[in-house]
Amino acid sequence: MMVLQTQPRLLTLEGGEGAGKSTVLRALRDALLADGCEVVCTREPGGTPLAERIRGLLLDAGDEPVEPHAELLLMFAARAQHVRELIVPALARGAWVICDRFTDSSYAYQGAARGMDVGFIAELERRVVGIAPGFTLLLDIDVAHARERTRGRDLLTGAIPDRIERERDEFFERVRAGFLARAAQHPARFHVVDAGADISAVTEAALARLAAYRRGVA
Ligand code: T5A
Repeated sequence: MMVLQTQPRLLTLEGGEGAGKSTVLRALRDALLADGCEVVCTREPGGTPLAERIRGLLLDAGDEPVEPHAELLLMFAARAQHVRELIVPALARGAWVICDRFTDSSYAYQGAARGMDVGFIAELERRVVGIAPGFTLLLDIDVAHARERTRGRDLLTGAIPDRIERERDEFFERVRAGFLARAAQHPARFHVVDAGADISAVTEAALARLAAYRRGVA
C-alpha cells in the first residue's frame, strides 16, 4: 500500500474564498526570507505552465456544466504536474515551499461540498500526489464575512467571480465544515487561525504558529 510522505518544509494555506490566504502567504514568505531560507511560493490549481492551463479550464465560467468527476480529476491532474515538476525538486534542494491550497482543498471542495467519495480522493492522494505538508494553516472565517471581503476586492479590481466563486453560500458552508473536519482529523499538522480578525492580528497569529513549528523541525 502506498504511504503519504510528510514533507516538513512543505507549508500549505487553506480556507474558503477571501479568507486571506494570499495576504498571509506573503508574511510567511518574508519571515523565511529574513532568516536566509530559499522559499518557493506557489498555488493550486496551478504552479507550472501546464497546471496553470488546467486552472483556466477549471475556473473559467463557460456554458457547459463541469461534471464533478471531471472537476476532481482535473484538480489532481494539475496537482500531479505541480508536485513532480515544481514542488518535489524544490524540496529536494532544501527550499521551503509555501503553497496556496493543496490536497486538503480537494477534500473540502470536491469531497465535503460536492459530495464526491472521500475514499476515492484519498486513493488519488496516495497514488497521484504521494506527499503531504508538514504544516497547514487553516484560515477559518464566517462565509458571509468572507463574501463581503471578496466583493470589496472585486469592486476595487474589477475582477469577475470565477466558476466556483459563483456557488451559493450553502456550498461554502460545506467547504468550511469540510476544512474544520480535516483539521480535527489531523490536529498535529493543522493550525487553525481566526481569519475574521484584522489583517495584523491574523498575520501575527500565523507567524507565531510558523515560528513554533520551525523550532520543532530540524
Ligand atoms: N479548488 C482548489 C478546489 O475546488 N479544489 C482544489 O483541490 C483546489 C486546489 C482556486 C479555486 O479552486 C478551488 C477553490 C477555489 O475556488 P483561488 O484563487 O485559490 O482559486 O481561490 P480563492 O480562495 O478564491 O482566492 P482568493 O484570492 O479569493 O482568497 P484569499 O487568497 O484567501 O484572499 P485574499 O488574501 O486575496 O483576501 C481577499 C480580500 O480580503 C482582504 C484582502 O486585502 C483582499 O482584498 N483581506 C482582509 N481584509 C480584512 N481583514 C483581513 N484579515 C483580511 N485578509 C485579507
